[in-house]
Amino acid sequence: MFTRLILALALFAAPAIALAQQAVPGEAAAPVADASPQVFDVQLVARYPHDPDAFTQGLLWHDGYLYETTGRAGQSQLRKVDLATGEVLAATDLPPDQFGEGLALWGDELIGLTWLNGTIHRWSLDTLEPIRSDPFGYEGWGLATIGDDLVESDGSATLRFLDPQTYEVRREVAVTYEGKPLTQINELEAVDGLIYANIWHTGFIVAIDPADGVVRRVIDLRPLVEAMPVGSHEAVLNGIAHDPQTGRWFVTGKLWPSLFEVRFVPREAEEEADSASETAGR
Ligand SMILES: [Ca+2]
Repeated sequence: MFTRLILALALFAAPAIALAQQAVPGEAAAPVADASPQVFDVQLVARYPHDPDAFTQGLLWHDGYLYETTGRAGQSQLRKVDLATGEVLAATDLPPDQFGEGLALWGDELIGLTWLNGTIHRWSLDTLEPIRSDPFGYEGWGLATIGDDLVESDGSATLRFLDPQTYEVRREVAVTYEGKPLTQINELEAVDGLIYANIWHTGFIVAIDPADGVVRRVIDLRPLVEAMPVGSHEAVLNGIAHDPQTGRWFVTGKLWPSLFEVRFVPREAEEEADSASETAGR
């Protein structure tokens, strides 16, 4: 709730967020001068079917297919999905007591988290057959590959960078939004040196600088959220995939009947275009 509040405030009521920052006694002034993220809006490119029973936790694109992990005990799966039809082409069940979470690609293997089960799984990209499962000492939310690391979120403001073979923590970074810790970091996607992340129970994706944890971009996807039927309080925006070959972005949500191909458009550019056309009209 706090996250949703500060994002909404920051986007639409700058004086209010400034007041909120002053209201924390004894805390050093936040370095807001150059910390304000760039705001993007979402532009719809295409809409595809998505299994409305998929409690989407991890999403990635590789070589013509979507790969998706779903959550909820007894329903958690790794899936290979056809974009155009949303059809599940292949699936592997997680153990029935486990709650599936984020998904990453490493070479020809897929790696998947579990929420509170203390287990991390590896499967074959080709067959989705299990390769191995190992203990994992953290709550599992989001997972992505960045360079030679995996990056992992656990719902806190900390991102962990892991060795993709041993899962040893190589380093951690504290994520901040305008100088304040940003929690509820969920599904991840690393693109062009930034870590894009769903913020749980919000209509926003943020782009985090892996060097210092600072949020550089905020993307407002609330128009997509509003277009989805409200069937469950947990049917939230979650799932980001990027196709590096074509630059396409795909987003969806838990229990959403649609998956969207989208573009991210800087808000300032739109506003400038709007004001230019207004001026021209006068
Ligand atoms: Ca992803």
